Amino acid sequence: MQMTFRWYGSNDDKIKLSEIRQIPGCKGIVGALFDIPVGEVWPKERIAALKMQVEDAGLKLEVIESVNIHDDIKIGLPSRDKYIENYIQTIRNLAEYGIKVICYNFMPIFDWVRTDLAYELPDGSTDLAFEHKKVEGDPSDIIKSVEDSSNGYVLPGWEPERLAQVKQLFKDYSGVDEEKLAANMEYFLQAIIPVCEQVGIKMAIHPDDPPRPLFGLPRLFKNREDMLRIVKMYDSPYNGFTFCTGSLGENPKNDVPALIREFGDKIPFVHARNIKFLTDGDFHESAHLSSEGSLDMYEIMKALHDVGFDGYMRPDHGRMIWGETGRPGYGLYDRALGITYLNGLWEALEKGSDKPNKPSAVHSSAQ
Ligand code: DNO
Repeated sequence: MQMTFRWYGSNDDKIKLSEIRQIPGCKGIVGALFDIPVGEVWPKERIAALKMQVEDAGLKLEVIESVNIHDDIKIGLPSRDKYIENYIQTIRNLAEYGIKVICYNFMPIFDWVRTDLAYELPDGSTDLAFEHKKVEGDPSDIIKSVEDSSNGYVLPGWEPERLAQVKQLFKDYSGVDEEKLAANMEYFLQAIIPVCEQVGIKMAIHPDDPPRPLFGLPRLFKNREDMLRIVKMYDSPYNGFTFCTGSLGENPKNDVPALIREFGDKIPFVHARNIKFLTDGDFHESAHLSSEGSLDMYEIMKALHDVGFDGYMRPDHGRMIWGETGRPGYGLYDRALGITYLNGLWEALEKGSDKPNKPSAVHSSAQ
C-alpha cells in the first residue's frame, strides 16, 4: 500500500509540498492540472513540470485525480469522438511521465454534493454534511450555498465556468437516462481501456457521491450491481475503481468490506474516510477513527489487507481543526491525522498477518 495526499498545486493550495513531506509515511501526491479545461489534451511540458516539482520535494507523482470527462462524452453527442481522442492523448502523455492511475468519475453535471461545508461537530471542529431535503429543490440553491461557504476556494467538480452553464447542461442531459448514460460510458471505456492496457495506466472510476440519483439526473456507480455492470463493460485490470469508503458507505445498505473482498483485484486506488449517519439517509463526515463515525475502518483496512491491496491510498475529506481555514474537506491537519491512523492500522495488519496461529503459540509458551 502506498499512502498519498491530494494536493491542488502551488497556485491553488495553501498547503506546501514540504509540509506534506513531513507527514510520516506519506509517499506521494495525488495531483492534477486543474486549470486545463475539461476536454483538452494535457500538454507534456505541464505534466513534466508538475512531476519535477513533486519529486524535488521528495514525493512521488503516480496518481492523477482527476482527468475529467467532457459532458459531450457523457451525453453521447457526435463531438464525443474528438473528446475521446483528446482523452487518449492525455493518457499517453501521462504514461510517459510514469503515471500509473487515473481517477475519474462519470457523474452528470455535478461531482460530489454536500449541503453543508461547515457542519459543526460537538468538539468544535467542522466537517461536510449532506441533508437530502436540501437537494429536493432547485439545483441553483445548492450551487449558491456551496459557493458561499467554500472559503473562496474552488472545489473539485464545482468549477465556476461549469456552474455558469448549469441550466443549459440540464437541458442537454434531458434525454439521458441511466441506460443511455451506461451505454455512453461503455462506449468511452471500449475506446480508452485498450490504450491503458498498452501504456500501463489503470483507470479508476470514483463512486457517485452521495450514491443516489440527484436532481433527477441518473447515477451509475452507487452499489454492487453498478460495480458488476462497470466491470462487464470492459473486463480488464485496467478498468478499475477508486474505492471511496465514504461515498459507498453513505448508503447503509452497502457492505463496504464485502465490496472490497469481492472487487479487490479491481481496486488500484482507495479514498479512505469515515462518515456518521444521521436520520433518513443524511450523514455528516467525521474524523477517520472508527469510533468517531459509522464505518468500521479497521474492518475496511483488514479487507484491503486480506485481498492483498498494493495500490495507492489517500485519506479523504478531513475536518477543519485547530483553527485551520482552507478548502473545505482538504485542510492539512485532520488529513495528516487520518494518514497516521490509517498507517497505524496497516502496520498492525502487516505485523499480524504472518502469525495466524498466535493464540496457540501463546498457549504453548504458557505451558
Ligand atoms: C471530492 C472528490 C471528488 C473526486 C472526483 C473524481 O472530494 O472525492 O471530487 O475527486 O469525483 O473524479
